[in-house]
Amino acid sequence: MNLRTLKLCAPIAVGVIVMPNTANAVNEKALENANANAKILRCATPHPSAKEALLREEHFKSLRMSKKGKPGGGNEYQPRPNGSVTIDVYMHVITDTNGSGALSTGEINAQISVLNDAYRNTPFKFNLVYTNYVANNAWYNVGYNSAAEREMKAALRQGDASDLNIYAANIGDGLLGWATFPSSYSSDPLDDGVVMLNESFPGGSAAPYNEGDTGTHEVGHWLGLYHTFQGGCNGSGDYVADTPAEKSPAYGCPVGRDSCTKGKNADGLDPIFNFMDYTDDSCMDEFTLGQSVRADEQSFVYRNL
Ligand SMILES: [Ca+2]
Ligand SMILES: [Ca+2]
Ligand SMILES: [Ca+2]
Ligand SMILES: [Zn+2]
Repeated sequence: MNLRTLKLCAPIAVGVIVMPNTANAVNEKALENANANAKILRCATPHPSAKEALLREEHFKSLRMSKKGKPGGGNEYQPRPNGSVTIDVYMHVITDTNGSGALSTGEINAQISVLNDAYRNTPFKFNLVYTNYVANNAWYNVGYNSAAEREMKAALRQGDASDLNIYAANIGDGLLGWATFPSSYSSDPLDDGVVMLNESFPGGSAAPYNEGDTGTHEVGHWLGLYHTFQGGCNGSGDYVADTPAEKSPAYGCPVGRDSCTKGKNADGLDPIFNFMDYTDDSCMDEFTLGQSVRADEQSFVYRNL
C-alpha cells in the first residue's frame, strides 16, 4: 500500500449546519480546509445532519425511557460496572486469492488486546470467538457502500445485534475504516459491523495509524459514539457533555488546539486525545465518562447488550 496516495476527502458531510440545504457543501469545504496536509481519511462512518441527529436522539430517549430501571435498578438508567459486559467478536479476515492480507493470530489477538485496554474504563470487554479467513479479490478491496460490501456482509455476518463483526481488508480510497451505529441495526441488520484496513492492526504498515486505534474508534461508533467534531461548535455536537465541542477533525497531535470558543459546549481545549477524533494512534488514548455512559445506554437500548 502506498500511503502517499491516501487523501483527505470527505464523501459525506460533517453535521455542521449553517443552512440546511447547503449543509453538505459547507461542511465538505470545512473538512477539506481542516488540514491540507492530511493524507488519510480516518473514517467513512456517515455523519447525520444536526436535524437527523436530533430526531435520532429523541427516538433513543423514548426507547431508553421504556427500558428505564434496567439493568442497574431504580428509575434512572444506571451505568453498568466496568468490564461487566462481554462482547463476542467475529473476525473476518479477507485476503486476495494470492493470500495477501492474511493477518496472523498474533496480530488479531493484539488488536483484541488494544480494544480491551482502550475500553478498560467502560462496561465493555471483547472476546474473540471466531476467526474466518476468506479469499475473494473483490471483497479484499471493498469500498464503502459498495456492492462488494453488501455481498461480503450478506455472506459472512454472524450472530445478532449484540455480536461485533469485524471485516479486515485492503480497503481503498485512503480510508482506515467505517462502522454502523446501534440505531441502524433494526433497519439493516446484515450491514451491521466494522470494516477496517488490515494494515491498521497493531504493527501494520499504516503508520501513524498502526497501533490498533482504528479498531478502537470504529467500535466506538458501533457502540453509539459520534465523532467529537460531530455538529462542530454548534448545538449538541456529539451528544456527550464532557467532550468539548470541536469545529473540525484534528490530525497529528495538535496539543493546545481550541477550535471552538463560543457555544454551550465550547469550554475547554479540543478533545484531541479522544479516540473519537482523527488524530494519530499515538495521540488518541481516552474515552470520557460521558462517552462510556452513552455507549452503555446505546448498546443496551439498541443491541440488548
Ligand atoms: Ca461534546
Ligand atoms: Ca474550546
Ligand atoms: Ca493510542
Ligand atoms: Zn469515525
